[in-house]
Amino acid sequence: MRLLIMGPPGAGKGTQATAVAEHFGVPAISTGDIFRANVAQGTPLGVEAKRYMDAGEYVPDEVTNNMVRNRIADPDADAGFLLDGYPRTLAQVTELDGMIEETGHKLDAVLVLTVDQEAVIGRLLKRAEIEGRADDNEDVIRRRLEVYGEETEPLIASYSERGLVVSVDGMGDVEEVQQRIFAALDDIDQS
Ligand code: B4P
Repeated sequence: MRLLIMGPPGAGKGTQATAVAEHFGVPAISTGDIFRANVAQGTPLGVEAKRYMDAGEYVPDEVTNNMVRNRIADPDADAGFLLDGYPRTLAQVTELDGMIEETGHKLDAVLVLTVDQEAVIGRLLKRAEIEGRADDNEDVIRRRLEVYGEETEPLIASYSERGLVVSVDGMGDVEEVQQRIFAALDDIDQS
């Protein structure tokens, strides 16, 4: 399976990605996690990414595309992958299409988590108390939601035209959302 998980910040992408990837026996690849690991290690990539992430802006496409290209070339992604947080721009969609085409495979589905905006702000503020992520303060969260609406939301219509979108209600507790996701994706896996 080659899957994407999409939704606004706080929709539960990272939360659900691990379980979904495990269910299908593929790695969950989160661009946000890779950036944060680089920031923590102080690599040149991390130093560059941090400037953007702390402001709620997207890291430039060129940087992100190269990072994903390298990661999905790793042997554990041969049998498939679940991409969490990528693509986020139309230019990234084009790049990803090229990367997948080169391997002779195709994208199977784009899982979209739908959520209520005020509820996700609440989730992220709660995470700020627990994890202290630099981009989880109210001003930056609102900017991230704005950037998502401008740059990423239009991707859903584009994937929808290609018949790839599987929309799942992301409200409710984590377990409940997970069961909805499995039910929706298992239908696809069997078709
Ligand atoms: P991400 O790490 O992808 O951040 P995110 O959108 O907030 O999602 P995340 O996966 O962390 O949170 P989730 O919704 O699971 O990106 C961070 C930054 O990296 C971006 O702003 C950007 O700067 C950069 N970046 C990443 N990818 C990029 C790309 N492709 N191009 C350019 N830049 C890129 O969960 C949020 C919280 O909600 C958690 O605390 C969780 O516990 C809670 N939660 C989840 N489900 C819940 C539920 N059902 N009920 C209650 N709480 C729930």
